[in-house]
Amino acid sequence: MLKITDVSFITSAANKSQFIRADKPIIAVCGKSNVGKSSFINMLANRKKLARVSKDPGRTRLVNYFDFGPFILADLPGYGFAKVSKEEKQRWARLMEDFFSDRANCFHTFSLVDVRHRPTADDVNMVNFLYAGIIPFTVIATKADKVSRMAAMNGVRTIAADLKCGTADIILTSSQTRYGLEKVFERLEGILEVFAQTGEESDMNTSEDGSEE
Ligand SMILES: Nc1nc2c(ncn2[C@@H]2O[C@H](COP(=O)(O)OP(=O)(O)O)[C@@H](O)[C@H]2O)c(=O)[nH]1
Ligand SMILES: [Mg+2]
Repeated sequence: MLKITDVSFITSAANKSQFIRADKPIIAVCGKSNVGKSSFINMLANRKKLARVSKDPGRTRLVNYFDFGPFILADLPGYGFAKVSKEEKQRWARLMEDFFSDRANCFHTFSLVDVRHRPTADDVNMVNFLYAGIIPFTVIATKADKVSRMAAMNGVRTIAADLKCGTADIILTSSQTRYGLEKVFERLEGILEVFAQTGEESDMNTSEDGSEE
């Protein structure tokens, strides 16, 4: 079982030139403002205040990187905040496009959606960035503690249909009760395995053949 012991903040990036590179997988966490991104990251880290949990959503405009040991989490700026200007929205879209267009920025993405609500047009847009960049993703349905088990199951089915993924690609969670945490860790282990295999392949391909360019 994956063990996370010491998590630390690395840095923030405001634009493409500040995105980091690493020899371990970078896993992005995205979702609309207030969906529970910071709470989810704190749950994974088993810390209360690593990522700021906000009652004033829509203020984070940066990609915040956290070192989790075997992997790096990138907390992406939230979206869907009504009071944001058109320019600000465009800046966000550009940042997402830049981020998801290069797999070196992001090996896998956790896309968070509130289990109580149908995905918004912004959520669908977000997932379309992932499809366009061919970035594998897992949907994290948040706030399971706020609904009945039946409502949660129905929510998961609706989310799968709207985001055009399978229900098996969705993990139901609650940062409040830590429900679903084991499944998230299992998924993380799978992602780390794939990353290790991909690394081996590219090692084989970069043999020193001394050939001219
Ligand atoms: N009941 C419940 N509340 C949650 C859960 N996750 C987040 N919240 C609350 O939702 C609000 C927004 O959470 P936050 O993590 O700041 O969302 P972010 O804007 O996506 O980073 C906060 O008031 C959290 O306490 C959850 O799983 N269950
Ligand atoms: Mg947050």
